[in-house]
Amino acid sequence: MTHLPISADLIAEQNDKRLEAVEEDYAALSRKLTRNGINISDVRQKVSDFSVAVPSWGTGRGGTRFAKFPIPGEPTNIHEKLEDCAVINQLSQATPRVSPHFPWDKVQDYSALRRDAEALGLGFDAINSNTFQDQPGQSHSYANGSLASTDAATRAQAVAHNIECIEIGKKLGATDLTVWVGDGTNFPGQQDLGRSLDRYLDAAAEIYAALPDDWRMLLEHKMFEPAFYSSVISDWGSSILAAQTLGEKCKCLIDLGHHAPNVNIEQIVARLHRFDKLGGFHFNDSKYGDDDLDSGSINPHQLFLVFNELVEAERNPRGGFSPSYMIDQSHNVTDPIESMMSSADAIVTAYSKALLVDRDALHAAQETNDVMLAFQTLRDAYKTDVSPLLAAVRADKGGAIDMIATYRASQYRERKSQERAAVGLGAGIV
Ligand code: LRH
Ligand code: MN
Ligand code: MN
Repeated sequence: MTHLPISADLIAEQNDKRLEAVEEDYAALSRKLTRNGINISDVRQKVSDFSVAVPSWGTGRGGTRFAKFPIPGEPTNIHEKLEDCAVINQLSQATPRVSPHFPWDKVQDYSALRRDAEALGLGFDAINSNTFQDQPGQSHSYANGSLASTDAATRAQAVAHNIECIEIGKKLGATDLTVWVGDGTNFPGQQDLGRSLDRYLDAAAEIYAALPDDWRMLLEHKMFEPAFYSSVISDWGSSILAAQTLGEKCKCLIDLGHHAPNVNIEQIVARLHRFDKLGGFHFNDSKYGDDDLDSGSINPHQLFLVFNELVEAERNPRGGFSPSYMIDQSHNVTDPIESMMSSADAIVTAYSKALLVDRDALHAAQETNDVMLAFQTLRDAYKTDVSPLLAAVRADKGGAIDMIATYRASQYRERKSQERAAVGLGAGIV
């Protein structure tokens, strides 16, 4: 039996105040779309079916290497994190899965955790492994790398951790393993750039060999940080070459903050899809680097263009199309629940707008090289206010028309601040 954290009566009461306005705006949007030959019910169904996973680690206040400012009522363990994820899903109706990170998430009994999640209306998404930090009591340090380490015993330890993550994932009902490594160098000459990739590929092949038939291994590239001169899997080129070397079940994952400045990420989406290697996304936004800012807070147009390629890819599936979508953000100055709901909204907004693109008109303009018409076709969709559609979908599914206002009215965080232990201050000035 599901047991959701926010009272359904409160959501209904909050929605009642806003329903009339949503219906008016929805009717106007429906008329506008009908004039453009779009049936709003078709779009509504797709929007209703769309979902994005939330990261277990994003439910706590993040921080920087300078400081972390916790808030009262933050989750202190995986069970409390799940409860917060259930709030995000209950109000947004768009985030029914949680992506865990091991060993950050400490679990005694995986079957019990799975039951807990089910009772909260949640499932599990990709398992994230962690060989970018040392853990207390660990035999071999990752100071000089993990899967690409020059030390065979360290590589073996990193492989064993990833295989353990697959075993955990089986118990939780997951089918994807996301592998991001911090391996790389800070100095020219520190490591041989070719041999370090060889070592990575050999170790990754051992993980790949342990994947069940219905699992995928998602390689997440990142240009820099923690390594500042070279990273072993630095870009989508290294990522797709590694994925092609490893095999069919290995795909590439795009984290929006992991690229060189000004890289055309939507083109990377199209390229990876062309070669059946598009495995998934970590959504966030970026001003300077891997900032992990809220999705759509800096560049919502880029998010729209990414979804434009995704909708195009879905309609032209080539080898298949089933990317795994996840939010990967650090919430340093906001309540993480509010940030995650607002980000889910930005992501679904970008997806909905991409669904509104008149694809026939776009393709015709592209074929005839009518540059302005092609651009305006995208622009028309981007300019459409889809918020009444999203609000209607949420209300239909039991979610909140105004997620933030309803969350605040529920006083969830205030209640948790009474119930939960205080979180420590964390990282200080370095
Ligand atoms: C690396 C990364 C990767 C990690 C997460 C915590 O920057 O994006 O996805 O697992 O952050
Ligand atoms: Mn990421
Ligand atoms: Mn990152």
